[in-house]
Amino acid sequence: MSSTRERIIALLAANNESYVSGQAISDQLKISRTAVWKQMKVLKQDGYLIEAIPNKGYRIISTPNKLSENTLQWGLQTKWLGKSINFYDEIDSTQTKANHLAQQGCKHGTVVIANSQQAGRGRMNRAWHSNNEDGIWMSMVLRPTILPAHAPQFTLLTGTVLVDILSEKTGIPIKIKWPNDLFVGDKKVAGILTEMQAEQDQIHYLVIGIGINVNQYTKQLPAEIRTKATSLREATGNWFSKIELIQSILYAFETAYERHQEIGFSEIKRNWEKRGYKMNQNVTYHSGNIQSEGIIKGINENGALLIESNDNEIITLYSAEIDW
Ligand code: BTX
Repeated sequence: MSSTRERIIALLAANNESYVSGQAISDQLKISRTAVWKQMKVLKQDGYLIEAIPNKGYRIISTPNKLSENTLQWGLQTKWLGKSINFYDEIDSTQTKANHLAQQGCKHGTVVIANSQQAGRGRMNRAWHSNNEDGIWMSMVLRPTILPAHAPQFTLLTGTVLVDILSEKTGIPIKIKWPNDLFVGDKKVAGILTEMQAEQDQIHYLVIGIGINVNQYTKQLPAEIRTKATSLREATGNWFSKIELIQSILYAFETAYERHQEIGFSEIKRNWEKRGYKMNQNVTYHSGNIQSEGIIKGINENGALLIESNDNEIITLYSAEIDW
């Protein structure tokens, strides 16, 4: 059963060419006129633009771009992912918060989203620049029943979901640079950070963090990453609704996650290999002190990168450095 708020929005949205009187809302939803008036006030605070004309009624002019738990929930089509959203205007890191919530036993599918992060982080505690409101900074808590060794499959799954959604919304080609970055051309537009708490044969929880540069311009980024990074806006010239993107990502992620639970990794592997950056191209890689060359062939079910060496041997790389 949807909330009064959702039913009011649905009613106004269905009649956005005309006006709906306060009395009609009150009758249909079986609430008092004062309750209608109070709900309108809250909707306006959340950034809905609502026109109110005496003797005519209310009309919705635009839905908000402002992120809030409410605006993110409304229109979200998922069954379990993001049914609990912890939204912060400002936070140190959604990843840190999601880890705390997971340790306290929060539900599978809990999502933490912030407008801006003061201490966003990438892998190996590298800084992730996100102290602005122009990007998507979010973390999801998941409790999958798979072996810890297979956890990297979720980084790869997330990569394929993001590439599909972002390519569809922007119309530009985007690739996944193994293991966790999204690239437009040779520039990073998004990153994925997967963390977990596990025992030998059981995952307690996974936290998947997603950072996407959406509406910023690269000149707003720190000098050290300006030439290596891009945003959806920089790459296309268009502004994007963060709410719409987040909702699409959560829905697509939930669908892909369920499919993975059902049929396993093979489909993700195939999808990933179609979207992999420099697939079937020659790269130089360093394993320990040894530098070699080979051709990127794909990934395996532990999330490792497969490279064909010069003497046609398939090498499995887990963390070797690659000269991209
Ligand atoms: P990574 O370790 O692969 O990439 C980090 C590197 O990316 C940095 O060292 C820097 O060179 C570059 N970089 C930093 N900020 C940006 C940026 N905004 N755009 C492009 N390049 C950048 C990638 O780690 C994983 C990032 C995950 C971020 C999410 S945001 C929500 C969640 N919370 C949190 O603290 N982290 C995750």
